[in-house]
Order: sequence, then structure tokens, then C-alpha cells
Amino acid sequence: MKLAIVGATGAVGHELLRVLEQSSLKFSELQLYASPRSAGSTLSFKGQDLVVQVMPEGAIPADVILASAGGSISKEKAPLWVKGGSLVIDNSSAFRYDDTVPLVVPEINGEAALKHQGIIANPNCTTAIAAVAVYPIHREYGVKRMIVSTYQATSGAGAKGMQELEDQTRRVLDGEQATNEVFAHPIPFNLIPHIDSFQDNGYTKEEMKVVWETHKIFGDDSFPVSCTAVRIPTMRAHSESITLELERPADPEAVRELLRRSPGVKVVDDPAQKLYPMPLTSSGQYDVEVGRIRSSLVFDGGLELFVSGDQLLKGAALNAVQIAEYLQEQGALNEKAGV
Ligand code: A2P
Ligand code: 11C
Repeated sequence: MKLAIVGATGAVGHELLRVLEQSSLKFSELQLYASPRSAGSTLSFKGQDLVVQVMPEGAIPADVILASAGGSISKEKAPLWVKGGSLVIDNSSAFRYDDTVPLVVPEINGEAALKHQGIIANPNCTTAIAAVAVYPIHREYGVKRMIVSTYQATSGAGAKGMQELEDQTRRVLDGEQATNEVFAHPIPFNLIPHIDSFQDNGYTKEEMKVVWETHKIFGDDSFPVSCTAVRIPTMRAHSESITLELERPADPEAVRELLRRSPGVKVVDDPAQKLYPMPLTSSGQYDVEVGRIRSSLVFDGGLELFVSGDQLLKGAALNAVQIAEYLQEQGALNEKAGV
């Protein structure tokens, strides 16, 4: 099985290499592609330097392509890659809402990946992190309404987002005025309730992705979801406050026990010991931290919880590799996997 990463030099590409080093996925060759800016540079994989190539105009000679070079590149190129016989696991939002494209979080709906027609979509990071925590609760207690507020790291905007936080913070500490290119406003010592473009309904696209994608991954759109998405000055890991109204009343201790048994989740919930989910502790971890689990004061029998997950991992690179691992375990990842 020949594997390729498109966007290998980016924030997610970098994490893909690290996750693949730890992964059980078997492949015979790893090809790295990026823009002409990076051609000829090298990236380390298992102690070897692999050369980054310019992404070809058309097909890529790989059985599986992990794409993380942005939505416009995926939109234009993925159909050509599929025509060339590749299976594309796409990190962008380009195909997520296409009925013929599975949107997969392996812990929740891995089997949906088996029905692909050449492209499998990886969810938005904010959605994936909330979904692994909420899905076990949904199965047991039935979510009736879900309200999310997010605290999203600058790495959600890629390597250039993290760079802007670092550079501009340094400027402010040096007594200069912070400026902004990646974000809508200066990010140091600030937070910005604006991620992606505003829609006609007053919500941002990032917020609507949480609505659309939660419904598609759960295979259930019977419960309303709303989200307020906020960018904060951290490097990585997105955190989210989640309020759930439930069909059947939930006891917080029973929910902790349920989540301890759930894949992809780590319960961190001991306030007396100052233990709760935080970006500092969830960064670099595969599992999403879940804590502050308590009964809702607003919805009888409902819940409040706080989650923090490394969005470059579970929200992107890790989830993409887990999809490939799942397909390989199912015997569904052979040469010319895409057709
Ligand atoms: P490059 O580093 O050469 O610009 P991030 O999300 O962190 O900003 O990363 C985006 C990734 O997508 C990078 O690897 C970047 O490569 C790659 N990329 C951007 N534009 C292109 C392009 N036109 N062709 C191929 N890769 C691209
Ligand atoms: C952010 N969640 O933090 C976004 C990045 O739909 O894949 C991921 C966008 C997406 O800016």
C-alpha cells in the first residue's frame, strides 16, 4: 500500500508524520507533497529524511492520500486523484456535506467508511472533539438539545495561526502594537468570537459545521444543536463547554463511569484536586479530556461538561490515520483502494 500526504509541511501534515510513526498502519512507501515553496525540503519520518515533492497537476501514484492542504485544493484535485485510483481521506470541509461521502469518526461510525466512493471526509476538529465525548451519552440517555461554546486554539488556523500568536505576543511584550493577518483582530491578550465566515443566520460557518457534522456523524438530526465558536490565544487543543438536555435523566457519576469505558475519551474530573480538562494537559494527547461533569441547573436531568482535545490530533491527523487503520483492519484497504 502506497501512502501519500498532501500538505505534508503544514500543521496537520506535521502531526500526520508523528501519528504514522506510532501507527499500526502497514504501508510500503510514503510520499510527501506540498506547494512549490517547499519542494526539495525534507521531513523526518522514523529517523529518515523524506524529500517533499511538488504536488502533481493530476493523479498521484498512491493507493491512499491523506489530504490536508486546504479546501480549495481538495475540491479541485480529489476527483482527479480518485480517477487515478486513489482513496482520499480528506481533512478539509470540501466534501463533508456530500451525501455520497462518508464523514467518519471511527469510534462512532467507522462502518460508514466502508461505503466510500473514493473520498472519505474527516470532520471539523471542533466537531470531532465534542462528538467523541457526547456520542456515548447520546446512546445511553438520548440528546434532546445540545449547546456548545468553544475556546479554540490558534493552530486551528494552521501553522501560520500559531506563528501569528507567537510573533504578535512578542511584539506586545516589547511594548509595540499587535497587528493581525490570519485572524480578524489581534489575538494576543484577546479572544475573538469569529471563526470562518458569517452566514445569513448570524452564525459563523465554523459554528454551523458543528451543527451539520454532529448530525451527520451521529446519523441523527432529531436534536437541535447550537454553537458559539471563539478563538483564544493558545497554541493548540480546542476546549468546549457543552450543555445537554437529555431524553432520560443522567446521574453525573454514572456518566463518568460510562465515559471511562468509552474509546477516545479520558475522564479528568476531580475538582478537589484541581483536575479538569485544559489545553495544557490535552495537547499532544490522543484522547479527548472530559470533565466538570455536573447536573444542569437549567435542564432537569441534563448535563454540563467541559472537554479539551488536541485538535491537530483527534480533530485532524489522528482521526484520518484511524480511518485508514480501520479500513485496513477490515480488509478494505488494498492496492487501488479508491475504486
Ligand atoms: P507549503 O508549506 O509548501 O506552503 P497549514 O494548514 O498549516 O497552513 O498548511 C497547509 C499545507 O498545504 C502546507 O503543507 C502547504 O505547503 C500546503 N499547500 C498550500 N498550498 C498548496 C498548493 N498550491 N499545492 C500543494 N500544497 C499546498
Ligand atoms: C479552526 N476548526 O479552529 C477550525 C479549523 O473545518 O476543517 C478546521 C476547519 C475545518 O479554525
